Amino acid sequence: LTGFLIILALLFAAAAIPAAVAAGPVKLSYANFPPAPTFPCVQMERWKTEVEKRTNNRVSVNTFPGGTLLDAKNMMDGVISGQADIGCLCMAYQPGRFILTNGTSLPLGIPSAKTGSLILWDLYKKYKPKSFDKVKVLTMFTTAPANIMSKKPVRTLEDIKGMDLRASGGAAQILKAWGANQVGMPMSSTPEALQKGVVQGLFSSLEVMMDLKFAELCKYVTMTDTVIYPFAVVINMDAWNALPDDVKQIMDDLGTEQAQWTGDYMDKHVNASMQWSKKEYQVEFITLPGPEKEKWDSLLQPIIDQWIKDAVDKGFPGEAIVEDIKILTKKHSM
Ligand code: 3IO
Repeated sequence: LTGFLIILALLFAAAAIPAAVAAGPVKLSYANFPPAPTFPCVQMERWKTEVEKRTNNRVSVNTFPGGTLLDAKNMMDGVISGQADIGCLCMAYQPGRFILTNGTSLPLGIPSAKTGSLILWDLYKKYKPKSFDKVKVLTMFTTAPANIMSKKPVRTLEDIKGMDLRASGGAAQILKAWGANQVGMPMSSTPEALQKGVVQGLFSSLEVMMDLKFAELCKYVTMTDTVIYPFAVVINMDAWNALPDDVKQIMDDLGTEQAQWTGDYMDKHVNASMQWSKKEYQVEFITLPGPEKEKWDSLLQPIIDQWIKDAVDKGFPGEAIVEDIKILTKKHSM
């Protein structure tokens, strides 16, 4: 009997080893909508590198930039249904779906991407909005404040009146308040729209002047530093549940770090892009004089009031969320 048991044990061992080897690393696909050189994809590659390193390659992440697996509008639903395991989405493209987190895209004076990213991540963790119930959120981050990039100079409210400018979400509301003809589309559609003349410019963070070569077409930038765009990185619930506990822990530990890293990268990259645009394409950076800037700013308070009203109508504590964002801005600006 002992001999039989030993043989049985050996058989099991022999069967178990190849099975473990054949299983190899856990493979995860990661979808992103804009082209590879842009910041959402740069942070994706950084996350992949860190996860593979910290799990000793027990996890392998296969990245798909440029909308090759999921495009901007399908990102959330594509991850929920498992077309991709992980996806990076811009919440501003669906303001009605991500109401709470889009509170960060109100004109509340968030000063940088690093501050914005930490505010957004804290806000998410405090409220855990239902819009993310069907996925696990890995991290969140924001752009640097948006400015106007245009083919013709914008120096006054008269100049922007009726100009076809592209933006999404909270930023789009701001363009409307300033009198522009706001055109909504994701960043991934913007190069073609600028090229074809469908729009005369855009309202977003300035690193795209370099990363998407918008400086070639937009020779003017009007500094408004008004509002950020919020992003989320989410993983399919079944894919998450199938991960070993220690891998889950590694990914959880990366959440805040990745938010901060991405904000930091974005802020530095905006500076590099501004220098590059001046040097390579003689882009003019326009600062609005004090009294003019006051006129622009005075048009924005109704947007905050309206958002609070809409949020309350949909069952969110609108006033408290705006208050939280203000408090978190102070906390993370230090
Ligand atoms: C953005 C989105 C994709 C790639 C680079 C980007 N820089 C700023 C944004 C923000 C955004 O989503 C947008 O549409 O302006």
